[in-house]
Amino acid sequence: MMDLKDLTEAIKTGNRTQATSLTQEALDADLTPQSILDAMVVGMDEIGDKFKRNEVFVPEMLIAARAMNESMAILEPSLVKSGYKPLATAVIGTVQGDLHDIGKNLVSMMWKGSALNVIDLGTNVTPDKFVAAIKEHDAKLVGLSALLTTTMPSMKATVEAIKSEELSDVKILIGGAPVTQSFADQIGADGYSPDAASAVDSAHQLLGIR
Ligand code: B1M
Repeated sequence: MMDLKDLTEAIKTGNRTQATSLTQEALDADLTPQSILDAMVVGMDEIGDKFKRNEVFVPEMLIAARAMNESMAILEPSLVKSGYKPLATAVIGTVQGDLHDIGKNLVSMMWKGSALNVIDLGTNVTPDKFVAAIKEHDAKLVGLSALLTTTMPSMKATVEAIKSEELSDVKILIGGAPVTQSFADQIGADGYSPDAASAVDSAHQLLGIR
């Protein structure tokens, strides 16, 4: 019987050739899509923990996330057929006026790797667009990213727009280099994460899962 530990390791080390072929091999061996996904998620958890301990850095996280995403593309049809439902839907974007997306993409990929359905709105996203996407996708979590001090007010405006629509069951998580926990408290966001790995923990905590 195939050992899924090799798949976990391939995801963790960002070896996408091996990760995708092991995913296919596991499907061909009739392993359940859920068990294959679980093995991948462990790989992402492990690289995330290393990142938090400063044992690896952004490039290692990016290649692991890329291996995860490519393997997910192979697994997804079988997962859907098996009746798998993501833990929740999250909307993410970089706020209006801000074009930086590397950190946001990392959070988006890590969220996908932790069994969330992620709707990525891209950069320069207006408050109205966030609100519309939350409603359209019935999202339970929204992630706002900002890299410029000058776009922090857009984050505040987005939080206000979401709150004014009384979308009370959606949690708001913010992050980005100039952002802090005290800014999150000030604008009424539900959480702040300093990096992509913690953004996974925060998301799960806010959603009350895991
Ligand atoms: Co710009 N830029 N930039 N830039 N840029 C910074 C941010 C800056 C600090 C550079 C500097 O002056 N030292 C500075 C901001 C100063 C400030 O506001 N205090 C700056 C500036 C001024 C500008 C322009 C205004 C420059 C100009 O045109 N005069 C301009 C603005 C354009 C705009 O947005 N409207 C601009 C443009 C650009 C590029 C387009 C050239 C490019 C962006 C390319 C892209 O993103 N596709 C760029 C880049 C690359 C940078 C730097 C060099 C790197 C940013 C980055 O990607 N870091 C940056 C300087 C620096 O940081 N050394 C700089 C890596 C990334 C992984 O980290 O995004 O912080 P980061 O994400 C982290 C965490 O913050 C967190 O997780 C990630 C890691 O795990 N995180 C979240 C992020 N989002 C999160 C969301 C969460 C949770 C965690 O929950 C939802």
